[in-house]
Amino acid sequence: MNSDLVTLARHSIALQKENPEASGDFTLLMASIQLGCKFVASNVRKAGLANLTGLAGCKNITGDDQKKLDLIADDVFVNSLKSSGKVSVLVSEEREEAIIIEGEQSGNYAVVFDPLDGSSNIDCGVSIGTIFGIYRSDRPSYSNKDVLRPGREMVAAGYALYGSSTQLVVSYGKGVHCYTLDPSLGEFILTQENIVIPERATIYSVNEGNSSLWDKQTCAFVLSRKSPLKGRKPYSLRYIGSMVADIHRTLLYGGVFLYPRDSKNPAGKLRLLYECFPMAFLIEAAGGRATDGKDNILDIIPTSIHQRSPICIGSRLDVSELATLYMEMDQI
Ligand code: P6P
Repeated sequence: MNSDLVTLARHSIALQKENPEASGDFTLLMASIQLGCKFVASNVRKAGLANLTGLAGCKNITGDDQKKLDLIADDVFVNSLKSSGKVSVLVSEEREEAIIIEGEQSGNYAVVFDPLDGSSNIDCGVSIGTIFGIYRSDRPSYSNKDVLRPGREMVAAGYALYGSSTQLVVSYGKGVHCYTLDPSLGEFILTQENIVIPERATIYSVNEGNSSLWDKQTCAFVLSRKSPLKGRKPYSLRYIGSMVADIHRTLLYGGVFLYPRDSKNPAGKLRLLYECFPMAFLIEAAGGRATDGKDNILDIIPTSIHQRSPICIGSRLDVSELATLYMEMDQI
């Protein structure tokens, strides 16, 4: 029986010990994110019973049908983050405009998040998740400028995976750590510290249904995974269609996840600020790599809060081979 329970708060405070400026604000901010994750976890578990599955009858700004849990999750995270008193700007996938918090209730952090990613999978019980990224703003401008910054400027990022258990995977800049929710305690307990992604693995993860729409580089890269050069094993395809679940498997087992640009989505489908940046922040902290084909994802400077980006992310050697292909084939 483990009697030395390392909670997320205890672990993140211990990691900040080397930081003389640590004021406890970040720990309080993380507590508000944890509250949102616990609430969503509880509702995802009983979605079928509490008539929470199914459409909410409205669409979000990107035209996706909003599910009831989407709306609930978004409200819970917004209220929890606002009441933390540590946030000046909030960006949610479910809201067209950023939420600006000034005055007494404001703080020095800006949080971007997708409250319930993969929600189209709610009705069939596939794992879904929450994704978040955190910027620090010592002199907030109380505008989108506080978040239209390269992902590399984030101070922390993570995701919650609502699966057989609820896991919160976080990086505070160095190392990637996994905390598992103990529902009987209502606490996230450290279960894996300093996760490192394998530098290569024979798994590729992409929606092959779009292959007729891909550019030549993506076609060549995916072909090189399925019919590799002599002496290398063909890769296996694993695609869940829920980014958090696909990235979690990639982090633990290695391999490469792609959502490339195509003729249907010329800028890619996934959102740069609150999907690609947080995942790239985590995977790079675990020793992996993330690119849009040309640039490292974390070096891109966003121009709008809901902009999309192509992404190839995962094991360093696999992702570097895609980047090389883009470089070589662009010169043809
Ligand atoms: P497709 C879920 O809707 C999502 O936003 C991500 O979680 C997932 O990776 C992607 O879209 C799946 O998209 O076009 O393959 O269904």
